[in-house]
Amino acid sequence: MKNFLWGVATASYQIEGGVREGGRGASVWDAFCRIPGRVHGTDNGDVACDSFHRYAEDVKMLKLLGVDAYRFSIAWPRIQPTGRGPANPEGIAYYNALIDLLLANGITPFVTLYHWDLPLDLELAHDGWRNRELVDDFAAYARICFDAFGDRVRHWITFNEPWCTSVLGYGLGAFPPGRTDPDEPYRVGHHLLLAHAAAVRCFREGGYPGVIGITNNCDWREPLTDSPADRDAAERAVQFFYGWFTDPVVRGDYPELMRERLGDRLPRFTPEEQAGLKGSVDFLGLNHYSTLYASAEEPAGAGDIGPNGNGGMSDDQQVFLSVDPSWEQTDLQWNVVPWGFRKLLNWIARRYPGLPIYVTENGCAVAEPDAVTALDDEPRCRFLRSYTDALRAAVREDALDIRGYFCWSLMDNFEWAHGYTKRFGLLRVSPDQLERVPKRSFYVYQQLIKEAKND
Ligand code: GBH
Repeated sequence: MKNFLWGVATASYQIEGGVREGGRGASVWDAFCRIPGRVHGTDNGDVACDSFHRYAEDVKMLKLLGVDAYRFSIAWPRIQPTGRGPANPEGIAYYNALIDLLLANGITPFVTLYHWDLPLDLELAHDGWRNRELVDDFAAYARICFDAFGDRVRHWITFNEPWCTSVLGYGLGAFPPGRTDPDEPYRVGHHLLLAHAAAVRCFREGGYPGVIGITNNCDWREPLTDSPADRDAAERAVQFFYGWFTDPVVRGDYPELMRERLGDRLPRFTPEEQAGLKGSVDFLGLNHYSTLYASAEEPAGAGDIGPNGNGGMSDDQQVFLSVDPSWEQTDLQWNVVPWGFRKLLNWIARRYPGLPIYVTENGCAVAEPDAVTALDDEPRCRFLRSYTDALRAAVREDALDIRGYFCWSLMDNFEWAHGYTKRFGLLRVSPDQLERVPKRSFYVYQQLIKEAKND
C-alpha cells in the first residue's frame, strides 16, 4: 500500500504522569479519579507510563517498531493551567522536545488537541462543556498550539471522540463530569462541534500549513435480519453514532433523522454556524473497536448487553442491540468482528465522498494476568492481523481512500474508568515497573507494517 501511514496512538492523560510538574494545572480526570467508585480502585494518572519523563524511550520504541507516524495528544492544562490565559512555557517545551525527537527519527506527528483532559478550572468555575463560552476558550487554546507547533506539525485533530465526552460524560456518567441527563449530551455535543469549527477557522485563517480533521468513534451496527425494519434500525444507530458528529463537519448540519426523532432536544445551528461547520475537515478520523447487531424489536432471548453497549440514548434511537454468541470477545467484552470494520469503512466512504479517512484508533484489550501471558499476547496478534486484513481489503478491493491506520495503543496505559486493569498495549508497562517491554504483538505489528509496505 502506497501513500499510507502506519502508526500507533496514545493520549496525554493515559500515559504522561507528571501531573504536578512543568506547571501543569489539574484536569477533570485528576479530580474524577479522586471520587470514590468512579474509577477502578484508587487508580489515577499521577504517574501513568511516566511519558512526561520517558518520552525518549517511547520514541526509541516507535523507531524500533518501524511506524511512519505517532498520534499523541496535548494536555490542555499543560499549555494553559486553568484553561485560560497565557501559554505555560514549560508545557510548550515538553511537546517541542517530543515533536523534535519524532521528526529527528523520521516519524510524523499526528497531534490531537483534546483527548478528554479538560482543565479542571473550566469545569468548576465555568460549567465545562455545558457552557457555550468554552467554544472561544478552545479556539484560543488551539491557536496557542498552532503558533507553537504549527511550523513542524502538519496533521491536526481537534477532538478525540466527542461522542464519548457527550454520552459517557453527560448521559451515562461514566466519564467526568459524571452527569446523567437525557438532554445534556446533545447540548454538549453541539458546543464541541462549534469549538471544532472555531479552531478550524483559526487554523485556516492563520494560514498554517498542513491538514486538520476530527476523530469520531463508531462501532458497526449490523442489521440482525434482512427485514427493512432491522436495516433501518442499523442505519439509524450508525447515524446517531458517527453521523451525529460527522454530518455537521461535512454537510453543515445534523442527520435529518436525528432531527426528526429529537426535535427541539437537538440544538440548532444558525446559518453562519452551518457555513463555518460545513467542510471544516480535510480528512475524517475514525476510532473503531467493535460490532453489534441492531434490530427494531427486542430479539427473542437476547442477553442484556447493558447501557454502554446500547451506546446510550437508546430510547431516542429505538434500536435494540445484541451479540452473536459465536463471536470472540476481547477483555472488555467487545466483539471481534473484522468484517464489521470493512462495512463501516464503506458506509463512511459512501456517506462522505471525497474525504480521505484515517483510522486513528483500532485495537483490543487482552486479559494479561501475569508477565508470561502478557508477553505472549496471541489474541492481540490475531486481532491485528484480522482487522488490518479487513482494512487492506477496503483499500485494495473496495478502492476506498484510506490514508493511515493507528493501532491503539503503543503501550499499556491508564484505561479511564477501568484504571490499569485493561491492557491495550503492544508494549507491556506495569504500573510499578515502568520500563517498556515488547509483547509478541509488537513484533507482529512490526512485521505486518513491513509486509504492507511491499504490496
Ligand atoms: C477509545 O475510546 C479512546 O479514544 C481511548 O482513549 C481508549 O483508551 C480506547 O478507546 C480503549 O477504550 O459493544 O459495540 O457498543 C473507545 C470508545 C466506545 C469503543 C464504546 C467501544 C463499545 C463497543 N468506545 N464502544 S460496542
